[in-house]
Amino acid sequence: MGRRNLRMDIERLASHLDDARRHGREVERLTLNTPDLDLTQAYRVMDAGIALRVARGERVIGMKMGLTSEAKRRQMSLDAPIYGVLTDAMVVRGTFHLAGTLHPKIEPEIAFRFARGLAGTPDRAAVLAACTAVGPALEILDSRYRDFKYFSLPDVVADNASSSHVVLPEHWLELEGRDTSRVELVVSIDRVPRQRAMGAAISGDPVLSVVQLAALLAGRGQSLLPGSVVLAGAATVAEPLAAGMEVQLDAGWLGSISVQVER
Ligand code: OOG
Ligand code: MG
Repeated sequence: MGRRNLRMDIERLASHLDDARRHGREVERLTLNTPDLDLTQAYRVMDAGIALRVARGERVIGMKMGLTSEAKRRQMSLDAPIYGVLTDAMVVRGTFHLAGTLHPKIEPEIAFRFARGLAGTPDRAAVLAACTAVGPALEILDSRYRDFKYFSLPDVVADNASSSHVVLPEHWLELEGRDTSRVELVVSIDRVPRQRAMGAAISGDPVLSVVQLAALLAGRGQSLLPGSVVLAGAATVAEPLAAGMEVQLDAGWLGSISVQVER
């Protein structure tokens, strides 16, 4: 994108995707018309999109890492971890209504909470020391792109890493020295197990996803705000949602959560 009107272009792309989301209308991937959109610019489009939501009264509650497991990278044919932003309006409790969504999918996550936030480039030990609570979560993805296809990292990053909604833990636990890489995550739909993986599928250790997130944020002059929730990235591929489904995630000592899907 040209230097001169870069800021205008960023804001135009952000409102294009924001309109698509709010009106439940698919759009072409951005790189079709803006082939030179790079990753740095894509994160700025994401920020501008979140700024639009904040201006309408939404509050940022944390971040989600994406493409941190081999299963997800293969499902989406993309090869590097990315992040997206979570707001309070994305939080679902009990029932998720499909109305207004395009092609929603659901995936198993581990959520970490950081009461004091996280700045700089902490290592694994520093992330563990800062983590105040952990629990199982489900992320509902919904790309704004036609057929959920985007082919490039800048496209998915600009679209807030396909994030749509999130089911957060009902009970948050303290880690107390326990290892989330040894938790088995099982996703069941209508009580039939459909996906399973160990926590270690997430970046080798879900805590390392948070290490990567902090580094990505620091690289952009940002940091994790106090009280933030972080999703470490899905351990398995995502499952498409349909009305009437009950989706449950069982995650060993982390506990279980579920969501009922309705029209
Ligand atoms: C990108 C988002 C990936 C995860 O947990 O890996 C993600 C996508 O699948 O469209 O949220
Ligand atoms: Mg995810």
